Amino acid sequence: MNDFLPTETVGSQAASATDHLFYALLGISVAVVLLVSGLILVFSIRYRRGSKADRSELPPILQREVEIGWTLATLFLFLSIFGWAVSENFSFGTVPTNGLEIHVVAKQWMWKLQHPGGQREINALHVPVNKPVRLIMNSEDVIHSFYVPSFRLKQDVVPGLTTQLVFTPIKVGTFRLLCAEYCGTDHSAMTGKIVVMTPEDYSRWLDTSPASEDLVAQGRDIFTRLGCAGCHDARAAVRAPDLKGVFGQPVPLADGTVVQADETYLRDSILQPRKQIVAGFDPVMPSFAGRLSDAELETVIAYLKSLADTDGDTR
Ligand code: HEC
Ligand SMILES: [Cu+2]
Repeated sequence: MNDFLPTETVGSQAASATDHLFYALLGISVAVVLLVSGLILVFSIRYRRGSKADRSELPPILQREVEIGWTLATLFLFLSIFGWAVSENFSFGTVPTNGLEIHVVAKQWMWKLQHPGGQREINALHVPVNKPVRLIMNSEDVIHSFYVPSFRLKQDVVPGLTTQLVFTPIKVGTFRLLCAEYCGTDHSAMTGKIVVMTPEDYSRWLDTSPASEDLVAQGRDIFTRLGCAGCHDARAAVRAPDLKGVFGQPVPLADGTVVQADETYLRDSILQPRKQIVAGFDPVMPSFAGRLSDAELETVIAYLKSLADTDGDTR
């Protein structure tokens, strides 16, 4: 039945949920079309010119009841569809705790992906089946959109913003990946594939893929090379916040507000430190915009996140 939709197969959990919604909407629309066209047909025969049908009006009170009745019925119907769609949408965004985190950098005109162990891929993503995957996505230039029709999932990838996409592949196979946002001359060639493998094949694939250093180690190198440690080290002369455990914690800012230290916050702190100043500190941190590529920035963020992981206590 799913061949009806313009894609190969249902490849993720989100896909079947989306399809149920789609078929329910289709069913309701077909029912309404049949009802309305059936009534038109019946009435045009019954009340054709010259027929002896009863043409007197309903009493006003009954007219009103009919009107209120169909208004409430359709209102209820549409609100329930809305509620259903919203709840599906929220459940797609739920971040799994045991998920596989993949960093995605989009640029004109390719997808660059990196696994937690440092394996890099271009225009292809290998993942194990039945394990939640979380894509952490950034763009190096313009807006792109990560689109996997078989998963019924699409998410814009925006320069200067970290977006994410969560999915659980449920079927072994190869699925098309497309860019769904017009991004320049070779936009149509910005395609790739998602290869969903059995867990055994996936670990074999990981072993045979040339792994550079893992993300965290690369990030630590860059952190040292760019002199971040010179301020952020506990022994440094400059007073700067200790970055241990910062990820995922609420950070009080100088303007009195409190933000959650997520990936976007860390990214902004490095590229635009003046935007959000941590309460109690001087705004002396220089901007690193243009001094590290998006891929390098991702590794630094992975490093900062690992500091939160290893040492669970708050600051
Ligand atoms: C000149 C000293 C200095 C250098 C170099 C420096 N920082 Fe900072 N950094 C600060 C200060 C001071 C703050 C707090 C004030 C603010 O928010 O701008 C800060 C804040 C931050 C925050 C927000 C911390 C929090 O607790 O919310 C992050 C993340 C951060 N820096 C990362 C980095 C990284 C990564 C580098 C290297 C690429 C770096 N910093 C280089 C001084 C520095
Ligand atoms: Cu694109």
